[in-house]
Amino acid sequence: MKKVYTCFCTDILHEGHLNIIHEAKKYGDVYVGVLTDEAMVRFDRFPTVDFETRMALIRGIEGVKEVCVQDEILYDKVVQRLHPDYIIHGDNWRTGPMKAVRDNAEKLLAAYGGKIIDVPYTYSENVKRADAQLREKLSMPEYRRKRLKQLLSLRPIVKTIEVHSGLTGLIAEKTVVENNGEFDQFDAMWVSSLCDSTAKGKPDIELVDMTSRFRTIDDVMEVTTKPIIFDGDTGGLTEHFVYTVRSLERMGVSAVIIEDKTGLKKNSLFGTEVEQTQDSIEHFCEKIRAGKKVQLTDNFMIIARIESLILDRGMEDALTRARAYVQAGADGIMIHSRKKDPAEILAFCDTFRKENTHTPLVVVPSSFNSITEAELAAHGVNIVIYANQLTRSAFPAMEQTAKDILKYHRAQEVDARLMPIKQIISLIEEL
Ligand code: SPV
Ligand code: MG
Repeated sequence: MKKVYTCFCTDILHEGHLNIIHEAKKYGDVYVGVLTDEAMVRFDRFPTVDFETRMALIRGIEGVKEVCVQDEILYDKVVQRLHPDYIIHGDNWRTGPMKAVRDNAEKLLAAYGGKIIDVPYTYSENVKRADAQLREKLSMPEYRRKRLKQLLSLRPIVKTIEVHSGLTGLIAEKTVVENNGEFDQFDAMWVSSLCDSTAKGKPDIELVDMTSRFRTIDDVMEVTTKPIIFDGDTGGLTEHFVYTVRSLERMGVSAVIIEDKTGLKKNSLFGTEVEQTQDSIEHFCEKIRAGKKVQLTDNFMIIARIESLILDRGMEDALTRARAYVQAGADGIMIHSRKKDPAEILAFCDTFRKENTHTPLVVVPSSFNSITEAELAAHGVNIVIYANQLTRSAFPAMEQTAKDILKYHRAQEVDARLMPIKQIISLIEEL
């Protein structure tokens, strides 16, 4: 019998999958691959049920000879192990980012005379509804909240991008790039105090109040499913912070990061150029403890941000604080620096990791931006936050357009660099 292979990246079975199996049986024995969690996450389909359940789902299909584990989007390993005569797939992989995967599979098969079979993709109402329901499920608070902790165990480094509106949320949610068959996308979103304030034309001094910050979270949540890390500034008064924790947790936010400053907070990138006061270790630990005490699930994280390097208090102070904050119950440590050279950040991470192997480390490489994600991961960093790049790219583009319209007294000159109207009106999906 010939071997026919297909791979499913799904939590549920619908008529489209069953149709592929039905077609596959016509060509020989059917082998079905199930993508691992790691591969699925990378590919843009965060699992809502665990791997074992997905394997069992496929085992339950009549006429499947073997269920296999596929741990990469590309088919290299499968082809090497199984030598299928055919790989069968919905024809939707002939275009878009999946085309690279198809091309790769075609090349692998061609080496020994194997063939691809493209089955017309099932575009039925049922399939559409099933897909939409899966995505909707991921946006629910109980799924979204725990997703950051899940990602911390699935990803070498959790890639996080700043969002401050529904539109930036959509960019974080939907941007996927394909590079030589590898897929990349952001894992999580950062609701930055700097960019949330900037979008409102306000300074980053805890002036934009929590009600407004929560409104931003809500706008983002309405159109996304990815987990949210909230920039909680100083956390405010401890008596207020406990309420913030409760609200964020209830909304489905995964983590809040609070920084060890007190009084009028200014943005860290000002460093010592402005008056900023670091909180005492005792007082900040009290705030962390109070927050941890009121949270209701195990999934919410309170991450302590250390400003010692920003305020030139030295490495020893930063490390002492990290130890104390972890002791007080912090679920992670964010270490910040405004130096161009990542040396002090890496020195902190190396020393911290030697004595603490498990507490997640977070960094925000806005100034030390030459460092790559792989280098950070090699020094024990678990979450990287690109904290302001979307805002900083949009502002000059908008300003230039405004200037040019004023200059030419019409909009024709700017049109070539704008998103076509057709595209912008179809950017937002309608229910
Ligand atoms: C923010 O994005 O608001 C931050 C990071 O707090 S930084 O601006 O670098 O302080
Ligand atoms: Mg901030």
